[in-house]
Amino acid sequence: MSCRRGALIVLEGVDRAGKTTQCQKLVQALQQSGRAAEIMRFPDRTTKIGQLISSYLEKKSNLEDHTVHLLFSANRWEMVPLMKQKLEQGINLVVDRYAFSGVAFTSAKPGFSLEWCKNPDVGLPKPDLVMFLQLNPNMAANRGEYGIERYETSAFQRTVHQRFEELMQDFSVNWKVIDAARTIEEVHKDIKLLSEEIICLVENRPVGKLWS
Ligand code: Z5A
Repeated sequence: MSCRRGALIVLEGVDRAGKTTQCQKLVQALQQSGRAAEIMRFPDRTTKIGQLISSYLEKKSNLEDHTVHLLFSANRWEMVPLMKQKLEQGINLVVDRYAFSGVAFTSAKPGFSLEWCKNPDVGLPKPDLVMFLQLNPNMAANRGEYGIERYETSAFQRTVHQRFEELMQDFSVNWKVIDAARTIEEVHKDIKLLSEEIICLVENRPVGKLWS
């Protein structure tokens, strides 16, 4: 018996845009409406590679910039068999950050081109929908101070935002920009609607390959 596949839905956005909050609400809402849905997040800090990344982000260790970029990518690739299995089983995957964060963060460092940064992630399962939670820096500041992890400075985050803007010029990816400055419920309503539409649209289509 053939099973309708699940959709691969990604949430991206600047720091404190509400990605985690919205991923959780979306999974809950989909489950309540009778659909199979699970959350995934990158980096996945539970694996051996994820632990190296976590230690780097917490500034407990230093890693050369190319090396850490490849580790973030490897952390996605190690999850690909599981992702494919779940999608084939009809489970909708809601993913908190993906390859776009990988490219935006590394290419915000001096000497890294967008193209070089994209390469290791070419061929990953292609998201059916990428929702970018848009929030200006002043609004983000109202949601609390930056944390103590690496990358959590306003200057770096501004450059990351510019890189995301460049990535969103690529129309081969199904980007939707969401105004994240509204209440949690208002943002959720839009995200839920777009997700339900895409789930129905792709259920009989094969999963694509990112950037290839
Ligand atoms: N990184 C990388 O370099 N390369 C890669 O390949 C990948 C990632 C995948 C991982 O951080 C770091 O790794 C990240 C990118 C880099 N570095 N930075 N910066 P993480 O994933 O562990 O944590 P995070 O992604 O930085 O979380 P976040 O961006 O800080 O938060 P968020 O998920 O967008 O927001 P939230 O936790 O849902 O909400 C933040 C607060 O705002 C919280 O108090 C909420 O209650 C509140 N909130 C949320 N929505 C609203 C609304 N609508 N109104 C008011 N308040 C709200």
